[in-house]
Amino acid sequence: MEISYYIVRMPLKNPFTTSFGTDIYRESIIFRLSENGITAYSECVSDHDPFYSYEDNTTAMHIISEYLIKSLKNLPEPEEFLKSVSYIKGHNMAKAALEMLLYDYHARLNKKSLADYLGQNRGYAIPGISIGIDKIDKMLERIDEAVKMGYNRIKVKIKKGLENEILKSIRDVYPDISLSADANSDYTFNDIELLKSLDRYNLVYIEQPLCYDDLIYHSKLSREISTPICLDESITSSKRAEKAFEIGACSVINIKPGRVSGLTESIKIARIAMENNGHAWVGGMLETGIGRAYNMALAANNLIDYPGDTSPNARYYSEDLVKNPFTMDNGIISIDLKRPGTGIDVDSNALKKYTIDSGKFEI
Ligand code: OSB
Ligand code: MG
Repeated sequence: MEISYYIVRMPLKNPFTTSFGTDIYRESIIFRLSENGITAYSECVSDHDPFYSYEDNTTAMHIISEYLIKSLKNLPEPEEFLKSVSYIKGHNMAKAALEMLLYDYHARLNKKSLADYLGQNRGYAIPGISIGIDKIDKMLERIDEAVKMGYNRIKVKIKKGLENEILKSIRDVYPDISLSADANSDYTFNDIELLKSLDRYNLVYIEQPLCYDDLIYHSKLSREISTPICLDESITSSKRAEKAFEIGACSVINIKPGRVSGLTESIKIARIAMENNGHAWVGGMLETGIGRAYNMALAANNLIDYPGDTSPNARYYSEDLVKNPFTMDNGIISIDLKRPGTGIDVDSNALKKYTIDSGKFEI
């Protein structure tokens, strides 16, 4: 069996600014597996730098080549694979890249779409949009476009010191849109008064206001503010999700398969959210069309009840790695359940064009 990897460097249509920095490019690792007449692709959502989480492309390649890749021998079911690598602590993005590759492979082997293979689904995703920090007039322009396009929820990135200016300017023009704010862990519990002041903007939730690995202070914060708390970075597994609900650290979870070691844990987390009368939605990591297809299949699952950051491909890149991008019509993104696996048709010329490094694993 041969598995290839391609490190791609994709220019983003627009720079994307969060509280932790500005991205002009997205660098991710694409995997391709070909066996028994089936070809599967997946994407590792680590980036060049360890700014969103401790993983980056170098650590992911190290963990994958030294420890994980050998567990793909005999192409186990995704859950079995996860068990076989559970002795490796953390490195969820690296694990997820291979777990999802196995999902695509097994869904195709079973002649099922990935969404059907994952379980009960509605056949479409309900997209929201995540808008980066920019000059206020630029942000308002982006929001105007997004509202006109029919996005079901607008999320804006915020940063300490800029939050009131951003949110007030938006609410002045759009008093009623479904709006959320993502702080990417830019605040501490000492900012409690500032965070309380955001209640006036009637947000559907505030995403990851405090430290990237915190649960305790989010739980304290949730008792002090009326805005619901959504956790992203802090929820790294279904066990962490259980703990978060047990102590009331959040009522909403942004599920990113990469962050939680793949789709098996993603589905478990969505179920935990529902069982706790919470909410779950599918986030994004500016994926190319390859990773995006996994997010879409998950977003279509009946356990997902809030609009995600699962925007159509055209929002991110002028040229994508797939020939059949997702499109948005009347506020929804349909999934072709007749196509097996992720259903993507990879554009090998584009993949070649954006590859900055590649190689093969023989196992
Ligand atoms: O915190 O949700 C986040 C992008 C990169 C890293 C972290 C985050 C994001 C986004 C963009 O918000 C979501 C997307 O549209 O893919
Ligand atoms: Mg986030």
